Amino acid sequence: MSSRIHRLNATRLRRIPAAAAIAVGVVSGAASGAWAGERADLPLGAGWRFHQGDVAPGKQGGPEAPAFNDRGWASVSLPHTWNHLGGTAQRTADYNATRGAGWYRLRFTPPANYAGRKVWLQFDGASINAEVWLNGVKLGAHQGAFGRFRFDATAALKMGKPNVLAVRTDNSSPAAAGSPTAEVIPMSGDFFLFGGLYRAVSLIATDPVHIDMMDSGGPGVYAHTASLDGAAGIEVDSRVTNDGAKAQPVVVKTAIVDAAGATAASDSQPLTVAPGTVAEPQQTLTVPNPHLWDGRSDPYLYQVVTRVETAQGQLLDQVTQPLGIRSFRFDPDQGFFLNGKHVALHGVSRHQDRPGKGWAISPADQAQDMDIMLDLGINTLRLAHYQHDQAIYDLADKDGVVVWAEIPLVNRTAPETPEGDKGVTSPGFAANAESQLRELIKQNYNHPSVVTWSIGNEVNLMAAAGHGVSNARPLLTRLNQAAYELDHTRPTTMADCCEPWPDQPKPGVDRVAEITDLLGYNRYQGWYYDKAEDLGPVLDRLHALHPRLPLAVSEYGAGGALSQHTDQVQAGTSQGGVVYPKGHFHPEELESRLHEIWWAQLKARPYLWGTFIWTMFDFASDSRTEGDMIDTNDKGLVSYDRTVKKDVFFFYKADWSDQPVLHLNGRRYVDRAYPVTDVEAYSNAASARLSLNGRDLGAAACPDHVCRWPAVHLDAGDNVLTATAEIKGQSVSDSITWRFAGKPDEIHIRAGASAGLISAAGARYGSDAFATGGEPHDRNPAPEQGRPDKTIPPVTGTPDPKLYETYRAGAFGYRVPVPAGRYQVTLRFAEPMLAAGARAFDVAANGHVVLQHLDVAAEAGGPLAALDRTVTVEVTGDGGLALDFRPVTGPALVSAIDVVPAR
Ligand code: GCB
Repeated sequence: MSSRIHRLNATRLRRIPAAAAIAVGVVSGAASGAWAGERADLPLGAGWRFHQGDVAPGKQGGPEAPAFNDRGWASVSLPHTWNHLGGTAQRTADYNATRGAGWYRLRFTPPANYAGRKVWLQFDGASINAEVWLNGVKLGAHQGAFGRFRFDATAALKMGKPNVLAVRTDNSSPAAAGSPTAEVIPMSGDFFLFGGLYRAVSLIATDPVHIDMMDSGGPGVYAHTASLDGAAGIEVDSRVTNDGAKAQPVVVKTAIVDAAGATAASDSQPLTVAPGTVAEPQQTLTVPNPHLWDGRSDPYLYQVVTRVETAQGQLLDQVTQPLGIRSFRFDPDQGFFLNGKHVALHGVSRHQDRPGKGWAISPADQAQDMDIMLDLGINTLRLAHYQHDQAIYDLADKDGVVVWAEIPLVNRTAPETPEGDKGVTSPGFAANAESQLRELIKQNYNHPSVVTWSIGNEVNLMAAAGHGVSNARPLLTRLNQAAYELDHTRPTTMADCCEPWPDQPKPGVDRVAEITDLLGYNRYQGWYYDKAEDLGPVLDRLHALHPRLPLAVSEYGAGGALSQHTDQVQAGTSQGGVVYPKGHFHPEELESRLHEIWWAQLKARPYLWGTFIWTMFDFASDSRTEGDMIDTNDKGLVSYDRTVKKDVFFFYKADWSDQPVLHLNGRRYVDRAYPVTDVEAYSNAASARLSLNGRDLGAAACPDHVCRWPAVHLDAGDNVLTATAEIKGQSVSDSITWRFAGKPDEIHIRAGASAGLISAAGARYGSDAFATGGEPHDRNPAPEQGRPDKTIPPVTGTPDPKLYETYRAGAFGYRVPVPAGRYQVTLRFAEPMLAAGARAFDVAANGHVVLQHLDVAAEAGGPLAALDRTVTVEVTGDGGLALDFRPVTGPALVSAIDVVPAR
């Protein structure tokens, strides 16, 4: 290539110069004039009519018929979805979770310069299935919500006249009898499948001789770094289609253009393309001294510009693709290496929806998501559980974020049958999974950010949960092979949930490890199961089980509700109260605490090639009623509307980002239950200083990015807490305001509970705090789980039965931080299940036994009856009140503790 190609400021199909030296320009639909060989790209975003559901054909036919009257339909613009859910506490007036058909119609007149060209309709995504008619002619159908697809519209298009485009989308649930999506992955999943034309649609014109438009939605030019050894050998495989009537001699000119617009390498290949065929020229270009794409530190991009010209030099078509020259590898013991250097990949998983818009998000939304993730300090991103819009892969290329890309093979590998999942992958199901994989790989092949193709997520989950059997290996093996054939440069991976331990086989659940080159484990120790501290040992065991398999943690996370709070969170230990992962109480503080425990363990395991928090943003899932929202998975570090960064966001930012971070936690827990509490901040300072209402409370060190000031005594009324620190020579500060409306010398503890409560008499109980030993219990977990169970009778003999439903049990103590003085201590009990004589214990206050051989059932007249005992205790010195519960027969227990001054 002789002349220099000017720098293109956008890569993909939409902005392509006609000739090497002209400025970048979008060819608008209104443009007319001579055909100059450039592709024309007319966005079809505005002016659509929409109708939810099917329509009985009238005299003029159905909506696909050009004469159909759609005047009563809604006016919409793309991107669009009719579904609306998630992110709210109640159903809103515009709530819409209906799955089924959605019709779209558009009248448009093609630009004059489309005449005599090939014209293509391109859909960047349509959910889940789409059927497309142009002027009543059916152009085709597509199955799968996430891939780009195109149809040849040339024959049906009318030049110079209005055309009518009709699209029927269908997001029916695959489980519905006879559903058209019965063999379209995913079969199910913890995310809502929004329906409609939720990504861009455009009308593209090319010369009859063009770079292939019908290659599974791919760009038709595929470049990879074949060798990297001082110089880079870039292999470029193109597909040149001749839809004309006669053989066409062409020259395929490929240039690699650097970021400054200079040609770094070029090659020309003459060939003749027979009519009705696709030629596949291969070109190898050498870039001397390549500037590497080096992740976030230096995401340098080249562009591959492929031009198809006539032998006389007239441009027929041109495609520009991104190129990042890099090498990478995965090691089972040492993790990930980019360009020969180890990089500890830490990041998040992201779903693509937002409140109000669902999946129909804008380029600005994509950019905002990436900005928030970069602010957090990610260097890797799992685009779960499907192909996302091209915009986000482009941003990942540009920003140096290493991407895990995946297909929506989720929860199962077989269609629903009337008898449930029989583990039999039907041919149609397998073909659809393979076609979605082909689209993913073809469409994203050129993104340097992508380092691995994932072929599935938790494919044996349903079987592990007892719903049918999983026989995933045959399909996974086939998909793995298909991925190699489509791309031999990237390893495959998948996310596993449910691998049975060799010594604990689970009937019906097959082992899916060691099919793909890499593996991710989705782990929820301390949230759905086990204890948070078990995560590391479990991973070590899996690493030992698969010593040659590079492992990642593809998911870990916990729910965090912005309006729900707890006083003392020591998840994974016996402190704090019970929290139900599927329940209505997801205190924000617990999400933070679990991540602190998890991250310490993940960071200490260099064999992991990557870690991915589940998830970056809350997202819509209509199967969930949890925390403070309906239809929402609240495991995000950031709220569904992207406006609130939960405390835990700053824990990771303090570790991952170069920015100074000092963030006081608990800013949303304003009305405090206890007059004495720990104060915490997340920071990358070595230490920070705290003041309360202007009084200096001293400096605290910030080990592992957590600064803690224990047992801070709050003032009555407002408490302005201000933390200050010096970070890399910069002074930073953060302030929050808490309120304490109780009495400074009274403490009311709700034992065993993670939430506080206000009693019938108006006493404000905090959640379980100040305890050591024992275990929290909830006698009546059902309401918290969202399944009220009326069969559990309330505790009698009290106006506050709920206060007696939770309890701490075992051998345990409380260290209640009250100043010296005389106190009335009321201990509240209810025997949950045992008869009189089955349980007895002593209670000591500051070393003196105050209740001896207490048999709650005997004294209350049976189980489930409230029993209160009040004792007077003298507290001397500043050690507070020590209460010890000592078992005599069976475990000791207590439901609530009130400490008030004896008056
Ligand atoms: C998983 C799934 C993911 C869910 C997540 C959760 O393991 O892969 O789709 O959303 O757990 O939050 O339970």
